[in-house]
Amino acid sequence: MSDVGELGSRAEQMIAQLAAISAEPGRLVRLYLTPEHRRAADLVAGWMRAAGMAVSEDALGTVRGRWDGGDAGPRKRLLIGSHLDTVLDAGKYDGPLGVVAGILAVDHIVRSGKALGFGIDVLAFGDEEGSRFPATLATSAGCAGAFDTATLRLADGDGVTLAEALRRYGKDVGAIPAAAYRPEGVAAFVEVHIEQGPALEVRGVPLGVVTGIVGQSRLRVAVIGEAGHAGTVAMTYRRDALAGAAELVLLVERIARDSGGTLVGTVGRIAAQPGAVNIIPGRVDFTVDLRAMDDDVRHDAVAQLQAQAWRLVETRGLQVEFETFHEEAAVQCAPALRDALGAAISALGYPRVDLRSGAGHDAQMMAKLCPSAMLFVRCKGGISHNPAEYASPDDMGVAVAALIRFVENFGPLAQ
Ligand code: HGY
Ligand code: MN
Ligand code: MN
Repeated sequence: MSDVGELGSRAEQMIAQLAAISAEPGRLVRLYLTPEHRRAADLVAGWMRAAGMAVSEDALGTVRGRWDGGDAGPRKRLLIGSHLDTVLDAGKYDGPLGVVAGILAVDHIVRSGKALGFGIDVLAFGDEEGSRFPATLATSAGCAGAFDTATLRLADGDGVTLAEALRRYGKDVGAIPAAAYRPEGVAAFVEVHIEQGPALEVRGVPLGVVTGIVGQSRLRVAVIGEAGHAGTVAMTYRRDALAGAAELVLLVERIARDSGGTLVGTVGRIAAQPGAVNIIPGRVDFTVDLRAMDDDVRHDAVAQLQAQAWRLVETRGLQVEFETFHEEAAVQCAPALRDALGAAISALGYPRVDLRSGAGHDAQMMAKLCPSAMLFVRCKGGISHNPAEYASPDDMGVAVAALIRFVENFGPLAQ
């Protein structure tokens, strides 16, 4: 068994090499189908080959490392993976840890010479965050056979559509359907990921078993008023879109705060037009991100937000428009996989801690294809989507060791 220390330091080195691949010198930005994605994909492909895997890349840019289990024969495949893309000004571990863990686990198993009776694919997805195009999980959707072709028409901030970006990346959109795994050929999907929250650190344990992943609604909201002179329009005559939007931002917060901890709501981006110091804003656009483990709670919150917003803006003579541009249902992780991950954690001498995921993950999409599960890794202060994000080499080593044990004992679940 590769020792935890060695696994952890290898993981740290690989994470650092990936973190050096960024579109910007001062912060980590690696967006889907960009030259940085290409460089990261090539680096990962080299690691996969060195670990004894055959490497391919599908029509949506997912890098796939394939190992056939050490002996011949058509068998089910265990899929292990996570994403290479990042948010803006990202941490190093969100995504890459799951790709690196899968590669290190296969590398160990190939070197052990064990025949497992099932194959393993390590998947490096290209677009989980949705940082470039207004859709997330597009590449795992391709693997899961759930890709929505309307996504191809979505454009990035420069007006480049996904279809065009794929063409420039050398892909053939006609081959996207062939990227889908056949459900009967896949036993499970497992993702190793930093927790992105404080629970494991508070509990003093390095690993956690994810019970389920929250459902998400992402909305664009436009508040429309009337631009005017900041000095000459009396307060009573104003239709100030930004003042109205400010009330709606607080409404999002209030709906979430009043949910008794069952819902979180975030306004992550807001822009006022025309955006000059001496002009009353005529239009404001902002985003809303609502999440809950219970899809009814989330849907009710969207309805409540819209109903209350219309009443609020009416008193100000404003209009408001809502557009839901991303919806993902909550998923429960497969109990048998959770127990197998728990057994692997216990075998390493750590207590089993179960927790839910407030973040979305590719595992949420892969659950449409096959039983899916996640292994969470403690991260310092629960900080993520922030360059201060940190997972220790020891915790990463324990995570890879747990994944190796999970894989070595996965045989009965692969039938
Ligand atoms: O937003 C999320 O939960 C994930 O990091 N994309
Ligand atoms: Mn993320
Ligand atoms: Mn992630």
